[in-house]
Amino acid sequence: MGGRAGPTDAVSLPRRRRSPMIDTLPAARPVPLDPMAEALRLARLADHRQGPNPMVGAVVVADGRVVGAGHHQRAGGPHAEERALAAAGERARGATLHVTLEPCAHTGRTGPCVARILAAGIARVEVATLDPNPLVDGRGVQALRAAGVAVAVGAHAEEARELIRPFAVWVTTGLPLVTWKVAMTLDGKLATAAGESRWISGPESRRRAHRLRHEHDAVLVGSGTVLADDPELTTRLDVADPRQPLRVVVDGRLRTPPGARVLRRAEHPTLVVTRPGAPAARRAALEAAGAELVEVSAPDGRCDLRELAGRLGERGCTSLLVEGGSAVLGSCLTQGLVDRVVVFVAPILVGGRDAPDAIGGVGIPRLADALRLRRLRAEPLGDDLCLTGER
Ligand code: AOF
Ligand code: ZN
Repeated sequence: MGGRAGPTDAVSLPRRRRSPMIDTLPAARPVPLDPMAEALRLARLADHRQGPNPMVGAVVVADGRVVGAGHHQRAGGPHAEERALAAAGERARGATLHVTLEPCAHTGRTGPCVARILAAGIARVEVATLDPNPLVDGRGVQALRAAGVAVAVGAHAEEARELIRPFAVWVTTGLPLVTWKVAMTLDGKLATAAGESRWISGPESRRRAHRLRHEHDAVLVGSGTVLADDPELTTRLDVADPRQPLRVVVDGRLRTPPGARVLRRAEHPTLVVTRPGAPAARRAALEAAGAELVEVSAPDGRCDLRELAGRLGERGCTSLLVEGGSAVLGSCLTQGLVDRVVVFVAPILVGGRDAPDAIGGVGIPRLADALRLRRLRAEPLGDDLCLTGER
């Protein structure tokens, strides 16, 4: 177009550019044409470190310019709106607030955002999606409207809902969102008949698998996997300070050796989940090795994984990554514990009656009862395919 810069052409934040309340607004960037997309980008900067709270971003726009922006960084810390409004200061008066989640109207660890929005004199609020927290759930929007603020809900709703999915499941059910991660051969095997499993998937898939650990609050395997692979279950990523999920081993008979790698390098103690009547001496040995023993009921001899999920939810875990092996995946399947599936399929065939299948257990006898996934997607990842689907 050329010519003079119009009022909507530049972000101008002369006085507050260096304010720590502004998260990452570059100085001379054009105003985002889509403030909610910018708010979503900011929300993602939390990078899963704000749990159990949701990722939330907010942008304040006045006279076509971004005058404040922020995201929620840590549970217990200021909400996205508070940061954005603080950055905007007086310029928030009469401005529009774009926020990826409905502002809260309740007092949790921090005060209600609705009160802050009203005090700042915001005239209009754009909300991407409502807060599924039963303490909020529409009350924030209602309170704003009752106070005379114009509110519109729904811009980028699908993206915003996807962003808060673990939080939404956890806050409404008390359970974490459960994702399975499986790396298998093209013929659906987790290992060869001789037990070799390193490595089936390629380096790109393995990097993605570490990214998945970073994104989850807890990661779970069965004791069979511990015995076969001796995994560390830590996140190895080339980002600064990757998140280390809580490590959980399901081990009804307490077969985990006290020297297992999964018990080392503890940021938090590894949970070893067992059933009533597990051998006391093994319990003591695992506790001495630093494990935290958790007992759940086992009506049919197998640990009740739903009960375990409830316990993890109580500890604030909003997302659980189940990494196998086939027995644990089989139990999750029959106990209805799967929300998302990520399958890395390697272009190799090994065959073998005795080679473990991806999912074991008794399985689902009737096709009509099979778990049918939605939104199945395939993405090439190096030589592998990464398949994702949702319940
Ligand atoms: C917002 N903006 O940025 C976030 C919200 O304990 P608190 O005070 O941090 O409150 C946590 C609850 O607030 C959380 O469960 C969710 O309902 C909401 N999160 N709300 O207005 C934010 N992170
Ligand atoms: Zn709030």
